[in-house]
Order: sequence, then structure tokens, then C-alpha cells
Amino acid sequence: MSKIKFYFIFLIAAVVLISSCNKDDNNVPVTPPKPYAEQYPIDIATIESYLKANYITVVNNPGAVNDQDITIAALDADHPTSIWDQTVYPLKSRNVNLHGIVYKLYYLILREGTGESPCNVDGVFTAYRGEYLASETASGVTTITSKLFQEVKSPNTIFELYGTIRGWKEVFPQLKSGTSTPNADGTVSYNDFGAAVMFIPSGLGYYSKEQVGIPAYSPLVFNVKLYALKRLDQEINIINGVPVTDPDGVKSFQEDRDGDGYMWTKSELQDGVTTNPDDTDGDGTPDFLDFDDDGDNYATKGEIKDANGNYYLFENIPDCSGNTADPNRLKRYLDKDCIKMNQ
Ligand SMILES: [Ca+2]
Ligand SMILES: [Ca+2]
Ligand SMILES: [Ca+2]
Ligand SMILES: [Ca+2]
Repeated sequence: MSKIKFYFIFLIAAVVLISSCNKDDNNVPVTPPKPYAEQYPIDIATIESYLKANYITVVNNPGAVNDQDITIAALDADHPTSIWDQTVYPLKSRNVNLHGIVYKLYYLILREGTGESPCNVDGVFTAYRGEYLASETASGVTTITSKLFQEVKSPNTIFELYGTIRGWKEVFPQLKSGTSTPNADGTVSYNDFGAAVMFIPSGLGYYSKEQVGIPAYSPLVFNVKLYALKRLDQEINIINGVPVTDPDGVKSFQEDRDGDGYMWTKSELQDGVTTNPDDTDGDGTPDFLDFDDDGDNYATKGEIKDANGNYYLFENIPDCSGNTADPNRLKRYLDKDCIKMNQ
């Protein structure tokens, strides 16, 4: 099936899903979401106030479940230095140019980690604590409080970052995984993992979509610990009308052509970015989702096998001439002028 049809089917599926979500059985008109440009100034003021009115303490307890847990509380005489002003943990930010505005996404690195960094579509094995920020006004004084909605201390699932909120996709690649040691009682201890706190404007979170325990338009605070990561291979194909996972044999992190740790679909690209550096054939589907990366009508998975039909190791995939030595060679599955199948 051609890629055009593949895209078309997904478009239809997405539209049906969205319209069924908005369907109201009582025929009450659905309120359209607020303009992003109206909500963002509220969110960023809330987040910056919170950072300036509270201090943070971090548990340093290597190997234990509470290692890198945090407590955030209001400044007092004994704790006069805010998260904003402290220098123990670097307060960083990323600019995300989306929805016609430039979001500032603050995050605090508690510890970088010692292992590998996930790309922003990899799987992450993470313990996390999620809170949302709420403004409360009493006697004319507005305070920002954080409310817990979920805490996972001992994770048992791997999240595919590709399917998570934008805030997670932006920050996790800035961390590294840790080490794991099995214990005699069957549990596992994690050490030296990356840990961070993210302060996410609602436009990079769930925005107008209320979640269980999270009101619409809530800025989010996540404390995350990156225990481990899983490299994924994520192409999807349509077979007999059914979308099925159909990996091409090149792991997604190896399809990050510009090597910046981030890969975006067309709709996720930052405003003003028209050329996707990770979409080799420029057909609008980035390589990590494209089963024919160079658009020569031969599937990638057929172009990365040797004459015996066995997959090359990724680093050994030759260019069109058979060269495997030049590290800067154009591997043949990325060369649309090279049509060599299982040679
Ligand atoms: Ca792939
Ligand atoms: Ca990239
Ligand atoms: Ca493509
Ligand atoms: Ca191809």
C-alpha cells in the first residue's frame, strides 16, 4: 500500500476519534478550547510565581526507592531561598515555538544520570510523581498550590515517549538512564539515574482535555527518575486495512538524522520549521515512522539485508557501492538512486 493511502487512513481515524470525543448526547453546544495565546500568559505567570514562592529539598539516598524524591514547600525563615534563586540544581528552560507562541518550559536537573539518553520517541522506564498547579485566592491574596494526581514509585511499564505529552518529549532526552542491581528479595535497586522536575505549561500538557484528577488548563509539575530506557522501532503499516506495527529493522534513535535527540511528526514541528531534518525523502513522514525512508518504493527492511537475507548490523549497512568503511557514507536505504535488494 502506498504511503499516501496510509496517511489518509490515519487522518480519517483521527478525525472520527476527535469528533466522537466531542459528541454530546444532550446536544449542548461544546465550548471550543480557549485560544492558546490567552492561556499561556496565565500558565507561565503561575509557574514562575510557584518557582519564586517555594523551596525544594531533594532526598539523596542511593539505591533506595526514595532516592531523588523531592519536597516543594513555601518559603519560610528557615528556608529563604526559592527554587528560582537556588543554584544547587540548575534551573534550565527550553523554548518551544508552537501554537503561534513561544512556550518556556522550565525544568530542574536534580542529577543528570550516567547511562544513555533516550531520544524523544524511545521507551522510558520511569518512577514519577505528577502534580498540577492551582491558583487559590483567599482574602485578596492569591497563592499557587500543587495538587498530587499520580505517583508511581515502583514502575512496571515502559512509556513510549512518542505517545506522551509534549513536556515529557522535550525534557526526557536531557536525562541519562542509570544502573540496575537485582536484590535477593526479587526487587531491583536503581542507582545513578537521571532525575528532573518539569514545570509544564498546559499547552505542552493536556491543555483543554480534562484528565482523571487533573482539571482542564492545568500547568503540570512532574518529578521524574529515568531508571532505564528501551530503544524502539516504530513503523506502522496498513495490512488488509488494519494498522499493524511493522518495524523496518532500524531502531528509531538511529533514524534521528541530525542527531539532536529529537524527531517530530509534521504537526509537531516548531512553528516556522518547514523542512523536517529527520524526513529523508521529504514526504511528511519522518524516518522513524516511514517504512520506505528514501522514497524509492523499496521498503527499508529489504534494503538493509545482505545477499543471504540476513540483516546487516546497523553500523555495517553499506552504501550503494558496497562501501562499509566510510563513517560518512550514505547508507543505501537512504539513497533513492540506489535500488539494490538483498544483493
Ligand atoms: Ca525504524
Ligand atoms: Ca532530530
Ligand atoms: Ca519520509
Ligand atoms: Ca527505500
